[in-house]
Amino acid sequence: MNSRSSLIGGLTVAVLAVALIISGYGAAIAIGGAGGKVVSTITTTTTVTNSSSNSPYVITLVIATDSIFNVTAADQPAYFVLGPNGLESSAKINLPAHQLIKLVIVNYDDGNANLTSPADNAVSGTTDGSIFVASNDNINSSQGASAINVKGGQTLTSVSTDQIAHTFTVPSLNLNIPVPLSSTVVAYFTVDKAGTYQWFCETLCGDAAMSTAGWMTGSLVAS
Ligand SMILES: [Cu+2]
Repeated sequence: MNSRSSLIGGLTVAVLAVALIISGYGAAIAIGGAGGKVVSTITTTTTVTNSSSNSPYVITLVIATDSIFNVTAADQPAYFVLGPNGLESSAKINLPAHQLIKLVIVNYDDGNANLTSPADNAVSGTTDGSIFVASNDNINSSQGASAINVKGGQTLTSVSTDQIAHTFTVPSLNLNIPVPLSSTVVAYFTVDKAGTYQWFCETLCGDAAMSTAGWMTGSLVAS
């Protein structure tokens, strides 16, 4: 098990200190020196579990509605992979094959979108055929918790179509995860065969988003 934390703190004084602690390797490095004004502060903590048949491999995807990696269209929703240093492109999502995956989707989009096929409101391909909606009050919801009908703390096998913002769907794995508005979803699944698969969002959430790798589609590489 590897546990990796990074913390970058910025001060306006002439000291910049960066501490990188990789606890899984038992190593700690601290660098101090003169520096200029640091204009941003980034704090991320992720835990990635690998190489153990007993523990799930954890991956977190974030849905946000800003264009970061491809600015050919304005303000359409996109999936991102939460990496050790922040959000990364979802154009290629890497996972281990033959190992239980714990997929966490943090959705900051509070807009309902129609499904390309109504049947895509049903969960498929996950362990036990269900998803867990851990939370439905992510911070930038403009609707507020009282306007959202899918309550947190529920295990669901389907989501009402008027409460779906996006899906994470891999047709060739029969995997379909409907994602409610402004929610955090947890799903478990296993990719039994190594290979490259295409993932899609099956809601009509934007022509550019749906057709652009790294937004609402991309490849999933299981190895
Ligand atoms: Cu979508």
